[in-house]
Amino acid sequence: MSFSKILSRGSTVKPHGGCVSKAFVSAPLCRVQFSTSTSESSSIRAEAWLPDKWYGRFLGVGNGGLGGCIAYRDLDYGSALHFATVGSNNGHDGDTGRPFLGNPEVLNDFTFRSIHVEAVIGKRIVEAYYGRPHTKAYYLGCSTGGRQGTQSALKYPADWDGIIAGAPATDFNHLLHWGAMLARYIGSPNPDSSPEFIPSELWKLVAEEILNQCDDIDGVRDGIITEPDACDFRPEALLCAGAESEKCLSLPQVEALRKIYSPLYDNGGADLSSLIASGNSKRMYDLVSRTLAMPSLDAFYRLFLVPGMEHCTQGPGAWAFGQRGGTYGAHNESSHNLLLALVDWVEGGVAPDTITGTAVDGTTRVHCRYPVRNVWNGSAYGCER
Ligand SMILES: [Ca+2]
Repeated sequence: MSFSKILSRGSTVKPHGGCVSKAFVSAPLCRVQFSTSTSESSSIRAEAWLPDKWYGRFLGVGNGGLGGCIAYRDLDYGSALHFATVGSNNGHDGDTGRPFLGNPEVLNDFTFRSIHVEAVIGKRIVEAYYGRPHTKAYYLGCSTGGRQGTQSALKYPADWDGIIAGAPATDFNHLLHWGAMLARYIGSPNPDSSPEFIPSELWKLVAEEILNQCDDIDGVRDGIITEPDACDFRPEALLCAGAESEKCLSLPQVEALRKIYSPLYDNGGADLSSLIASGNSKRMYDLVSRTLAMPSLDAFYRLFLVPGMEHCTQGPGAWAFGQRGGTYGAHNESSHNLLLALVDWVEGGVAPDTITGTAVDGTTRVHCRYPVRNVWNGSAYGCER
């Protein structure tokens, strides 16, 4: 194996797969592109970004949605923090799951195999390039990337010494089923066939009413609902008293909202309410706790809930804590950066009790590990059992 192509700080590179037009390079590094077959009818493509300044750590990064897009932003982030960083295309190119059709091996890459391959081959490349093996291996991913991290922990636990699984799309089939049910409840934008349809401009009204009813449950009216599960939203408050207007909802629209905020039952009447996405991570934590018969999983598994964050990033909350690179406001200290906190945990035995997130306006908030509660003490949020 030989390596020759070295990129300098501030370069851009042309990605493959067509998901982004260019990718930034923040640290001087060697970029290695490789591909390998994973079965007779499937293959993955991947890249290793090997920084000049390397402290011996290996980092694998995941993917998003159904996509086959190498996470270039995360490659840049990891290599800028001096990790030898590897990311793959998840077994297919492009940003849809269309290549799965009729090819179960491509689906296998997506489901469990691509991250394992990137770990195994990535580590070999790292050793060949630096002339010594890595010391510790880390994984970072969100959404589908979170699911991939969870799957790695279950299926290939030797691949990583520490895993960050953000907003993991575990129980994937049921999550998609729930999404499909939402579409069914909401109908189509045709007032004749779907009087229950709620147009996009009315969702702002719905969001305002949810905050109106539930914002102060956590003790402070700040635009953030700390415990969404504690919000027993009553959509009837939005019913039009007289003529319909853009300030109220019709009865069919309220009924549709009521269905969305109600538990989903299967044919046998079993309670599927726990499939609501906001509780999916708590549900998984509790399932692991029951399965292992361990009341606390703190020794190896910590779940941090982030009030006011949308999916993986964004939102009114303090959502930036080193989960991604680029413009995501990563701080280079472990109290504010989940990846560096993971390094402290793996290499120093110091597990994070809290993670401090930073909001768009620069304010910070402490996030607590489940099941520790995040409470308002009259002047600030804190963590309390
Ligand atoms: Ca609040």
